Formats: sequence, structure tokens, C-alpha cells
Amino acid sequence: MAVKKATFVKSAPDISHCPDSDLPEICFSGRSNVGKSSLINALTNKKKLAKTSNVPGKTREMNYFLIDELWYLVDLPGYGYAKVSKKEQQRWGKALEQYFMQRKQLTLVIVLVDIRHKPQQNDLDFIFWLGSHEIPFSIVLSKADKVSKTKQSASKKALRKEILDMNIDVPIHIVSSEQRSGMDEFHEFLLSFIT
Ligand SMILES: Nc1nc2c(ncn2[C@@H]2O[C@H](COP(=O)(O)OP(=O)(O)O)[C@@H](O)[C@H]2O)c(=O)[nH]1
Ligand SMILES: [Mg+2]
Repeated sequence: MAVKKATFVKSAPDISHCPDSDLPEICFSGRSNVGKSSLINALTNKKKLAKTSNVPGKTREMNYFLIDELWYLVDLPGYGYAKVSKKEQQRWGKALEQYFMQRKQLTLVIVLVDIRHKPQQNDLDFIFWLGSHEIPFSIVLSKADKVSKTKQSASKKALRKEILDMNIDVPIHIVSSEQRSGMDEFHEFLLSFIT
């Protein structure tokens, strides 16, 4: 089953600006350029729903998309982007922590990791932080089309080992937004958290 309807709702700089709604939400997070916006576009079958670019904005906001009138998909700006001012980084760090800890509608966090690279320290820190706060999350290995099937399995296995060492065991998905592979299974997985 594919997404039928997806619309941009609003951008929220902090939790007080998030939609006043009881609908469940799933957020997409990960380093800048990991492929969050592309995954949102592939999942919703809309080429330009989420902006894909190599130049993230200077202010950091949570971008809300309403999916099939059922749930919100929340696109979070990537971490590890140095060009944002210190002050803005600090503000955003607090806003994010508050969002993860207090947003009751938040049902699942998706952490994207580029399948070509070993997870970076900030990926591992974030994964550990989510695990230790018992926030439900799942990992998506993005850009699968850039590597062979063998390398895909090897990356997944290596990541699995790395998180097991942190005592964390969560589903790991492999997707390619470019080829739209893994998209149906991924959508079904998200829906299992919605209904
Ligand atoms: N080959 C390939 N490139 C991708 C894929 N997903 C994203 N990209 C490219 O990676 C870059 C960053 O993608 P974007 O979605 O803007 O990343 P974001 O910063 O996490 O939102 C863009 O040039 C995309 O075209 C994918 O599945 N396959
Ligand atoms: Mg983006």
C-alpha cells in the first residue's frame, strides 16, 4: 500500500509551534545529506514535497507533513552541519531534546545512516541517547543503490553489531530513494506504528 496523500503543513522552530493535534507522528533524523528529504519524497511519491539540496537552511525547524490524514511525518534538519551559528545550534539542541522527551504524539524516530559509510560518532551518540531514553526508533540505511548487494548486507551486519554492543536491538531497513527500493516494506513498517 502506497501513500495516497501528502501535504506540507508547517515548520515549527520548537515544540510550542508543533501542530495542535492528536495524530501520531514519526520523525526522520540523521546527518545532513544522508537522504532524509529524498526518502520523504520517495515514500510519498512526490518529487518536491521535501526540499532536496546540499545547502541546508540556517534556521532549524521541524517540518510537518500530513500523510493520508492519518499521521504526521516530521523532517528534522540534519545534525553535524557546521555552518549554523553556535547560538542557533544551542537553541536547536534544546528544542530537539524537548521535542523527543515531551512530544506525546511522537510514536517513532527514524535514524538515517548512509549505507556507504560507517556510522559516525554523532550517529552513534544519537542512537545511544535514544536507546537510553527508551525512545522507540529504527534505523534506515540510505542510498542502497550506491553499493552492491554484498556490501549492503555487510553494512547492515556491521551496524547491527555496533548497536548490539550498546545493548540496543532495533529494526534496520535498507532503502534506495533513487530506485524506490524497499519503499513498500518501509511504509508498511511505519504504518504498524500508526494503527
Ligand atoms: N544515489 C542516491 N542518491 C541519493 C539517495 N537519496 C538521496 N540521494 C542524494 O543525496 C543528496 C542529499 O539528499 P537529501 O535528501 O537532500 O538529504 P538530506 O539533507 O538528509 O535531506 C542529494 O544529492 C540526493 O540526490 C539515494 O537513494 N540514492
Ligand atoms: Mg533535507
